[in-house]
Parts: sequence; C-alpha cells; structure tokens
Amino acid sequence: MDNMNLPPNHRLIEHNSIDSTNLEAKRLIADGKIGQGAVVITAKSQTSGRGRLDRKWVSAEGNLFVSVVVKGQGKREKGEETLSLQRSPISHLPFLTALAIGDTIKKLTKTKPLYKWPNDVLVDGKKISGVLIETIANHIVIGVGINVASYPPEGTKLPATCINNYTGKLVEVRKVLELFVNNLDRRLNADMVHILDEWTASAYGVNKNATIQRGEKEISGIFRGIDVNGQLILEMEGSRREMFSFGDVVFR
Ligand code: BT5
Repeated sequence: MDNMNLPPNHRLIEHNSIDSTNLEAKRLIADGKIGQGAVVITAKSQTSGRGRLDRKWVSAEGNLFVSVVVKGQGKREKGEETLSLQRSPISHLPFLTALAIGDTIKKLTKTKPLYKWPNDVLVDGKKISGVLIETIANHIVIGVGINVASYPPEGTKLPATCINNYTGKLVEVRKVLELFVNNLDRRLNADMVHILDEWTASAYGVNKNATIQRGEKEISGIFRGIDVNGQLILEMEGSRREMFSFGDVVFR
C-alpha cells in the first residue's frame, strides 16, 4: 500500500526506528517545524515508547505508533485550515481519540471495543491500544499505539491483544494508520456534544466495583461513568460521589 488517503492538510513523516513518536513531535514543535497543517509522525518501531507516568509502551515492529500534532485552542487565523481543536474542550480529547481508535478497530474486525477510563481501548477485556496526549506550546500531541500484529504476552498490567487476532487476513499497519487518522480528523471536525455519551455507552466497567489507584493511595467505590469534564465518577458509601481527573482504575 503506497498511496495513503490522508485528510487534506496532513503531512506524514515516517520513520523506521525512533525513540518515541511523541518525543519526536515535541522536538518538531520546539524547533518550530510544524507549520500550518496537521503533522502525522509514525515509526515502524520505537526504542523508548512511553505510556502515562513514564511507563513503558512495548513497541515491536508490526504495530502502529503514531503521533498526530494539532493546534491548540487558540484563535483560528484567517484562511487557516489547520486541523485545530476549535470545537472541543481538551478534556474531551482522550475520549474522542479512543472513539476514533474504536471506529478503526470496528472497521477491521467484528469485535466491539470497550473504553476503559481514562485512555485505554479493550477488546475481550484485553488492551489493544493506549493513548498519550501531551500539550506543548499551544500544540497538542495525540500519541496512539495500536497493537496490530503482536502484543506483549506477559508483564502488562492488563492482558493485551492485537487486531490480527480478530481478522481473517493480516491487516497492514499503514491501513490501520490511514483509517485512524481519517477517523480522528472526522471526529475533531464534528460536533463534539455527544462524545462523552458515546464513550460512556461503550465504557468498560460501568456500575462495577472500582478502585482508583494514585501512587500509593487507593480509593474504592462503584464506577458510575464520567462527568461533563471527563472526570471519573466514583460512588462511595451513602451515595456520596467523588470525581477523579487522573489515576488508574482497577475493576474487581
Ligand atoms: C498508555 O499508557 O496506554 C499510552 C500508550 C501510548 C503509546 C503511544 S505509541 C506512539 C506514541 N509514542 C509514545 O512514546 N507513546 C505513544 P498507560 O495507560 O500508562 O499504559 C501503559 C501500560 O500498558 C504499561 O505499563 C503496560 O502495563 C501496558 N502496556 C505496555 N505496552 C503495551 C502494549 N504494546 N500493549 C498493551 N499493553 C501494553
């Protein structure tokens, strides 16, 4: 597959091996090399792929590693067609990105992906994709790893899986890239009012017992979905509700 149909104003930069596509995106931003359109940075493998809190993202060749750089919420300049976050609060972005990953997986497989707060996409309860969003100098880096051909068989917090486990024939990484970037662009340019509802409708673990982990601290309750800012709602004893804007959630 040589010709890829990316949305207009998208510049694709492909690497063989790189430390991390998010790090490369941040270097390009710092060096003023992003320009007007959206920039899509991919690599066949990463030597230092990262998750949140500097955790490791296992980055074997055959899987997708991509960072999409979009402009922040500044005013759109006249005539500017940059893909930019005009319509969405940044708090919606992890959910919107997860949905774009879900769209992609649904197009390629017959599975129904579920979304685990804050940023995981699961198939059969196994992690198939993760999202790392970083903001720098009025740019937003949307980093996404999707397991296509392989996954770490052990050593991950949740069991993992990959797209090719659910397809009749093997899917090309660049096909997954093309679908994902188009789905992301479409969702970024659409009305976002229903994003959180759509995410919640396929959320993993709603109404289940959940424990929020924040470093050493653990807080347990019942997971009741997310509020208008994307914060996790935990119902404690006596129906008291607490909101969490970051952390990891474990379901029991
Ligand atoms: C994430 O972090 O899930 C975000 C992963 C983002 C990776 C992309 S790849 C392109 C771009 N460049 C980067 O350097 N990063 C982004 P978090 O929620 O913190 O989950 C990390 C945890 O997932 C690890 O601690 C492992 O338990 C597990 N894990 C690591 N590699 C995995 C894989 N390939 N598949 C499934 N689980 C994995």
